[in-house]
Amino acid sequence: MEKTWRWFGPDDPIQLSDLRQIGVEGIVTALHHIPNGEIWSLEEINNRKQYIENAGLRWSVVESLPVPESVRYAGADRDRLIENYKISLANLGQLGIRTICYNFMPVIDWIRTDLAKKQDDGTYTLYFDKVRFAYFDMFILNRKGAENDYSLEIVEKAHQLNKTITKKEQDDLIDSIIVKTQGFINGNIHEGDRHPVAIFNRLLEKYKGIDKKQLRENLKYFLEQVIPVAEKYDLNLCIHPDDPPFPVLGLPRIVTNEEDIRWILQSVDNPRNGLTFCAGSLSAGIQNDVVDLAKKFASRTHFVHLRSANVLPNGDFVEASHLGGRGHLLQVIKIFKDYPHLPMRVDHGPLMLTDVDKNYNPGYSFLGRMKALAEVSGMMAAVAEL
Ligand code: DNO
Repeated sequence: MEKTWRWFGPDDPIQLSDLRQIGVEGIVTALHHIPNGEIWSLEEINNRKQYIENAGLRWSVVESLPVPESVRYAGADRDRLIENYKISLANLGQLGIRTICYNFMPVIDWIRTDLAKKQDDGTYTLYFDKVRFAYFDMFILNRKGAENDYSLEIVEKAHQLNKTITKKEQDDLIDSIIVKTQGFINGNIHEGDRHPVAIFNRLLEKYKGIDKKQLRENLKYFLEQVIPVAEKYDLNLCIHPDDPPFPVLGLPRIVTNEEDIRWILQSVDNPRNGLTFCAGSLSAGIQNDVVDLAKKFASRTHFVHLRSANVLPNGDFVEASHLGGRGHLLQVIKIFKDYPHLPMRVDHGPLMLTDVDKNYNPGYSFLGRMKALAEVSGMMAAVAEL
């Protein structure tokens, strides 16, 4: 696998020159300044490509070329937006950037309730607390029928929490779930939006009546149009699993387990239609055996995210060390070792040592990810000897 690193562009506090020093070979990035749905021009792509190459690196993967919301819910302008997407793909292909990651999660990309949960060793990690999430759904969004989506025990605990939660804790929860985790990834909500909950509720409305089957159809409709472009320009498209891999906020999710992945790959059965094998997202679903999934889908995997999670008995999940947890990364690396050009990045790392006051994007610390990359590099070197 090729060792890549997610970098957020020239404003990223981590410089490309730092990355050369720690063994990074390729860059994963996006044109984050271009609003969702607009065309990535040849000029914009080329400028960024040159910037990366001037630092002695290569632009290996686009993460992400965002699929506009209305393509997911099949809004009136979806055909125009898909046309734009196709032009962006063709432009990327013409400039030789061949691996394109995207996701198909309605309204909200990845979700955590706590972005800095202190661990016993003094580091901080990302955490998903089921009760706090239910509280957010039931008492902050006030979503109709939300109570029916959680167990009685969780609902009861959310009611208890409602009696004690402070205004600051409520604001932090909104900030974690829909502002900070979404803001830096071309999400629907941006830092500084004054009414994030109202924006969010308006988006949820768009999915009234869209169930899993319909969302799958909308993905298929999209794939049928973009995969021929991928073929023409020698591109590999790779869908990212849902994080977490279960339905949330009454929204369907369609990349959560083996059956979902198989459905997607068969819906347009073309090698260009592939998977981002995110061991971290998949490991947060108790239904998933990550190593088994890697074995089954390695040949259609175009991009690998190495990360691991632990699911706790109460249903919470916590991001684990790259050497532990349900991701079993050593075994996953063993499976992917036969794909020398497959781009891989270490996904999220803990906040540790001087990371803490640097204001990095959640999950994208420097020292934490550097440690993870060293661990992964060690595992890769050991596995290569087997
Ligand atoms: C978060 C990421 C996701 C991912 C997108 C891919 O850290 O794993 O935001 O980049 O879902 O489209």
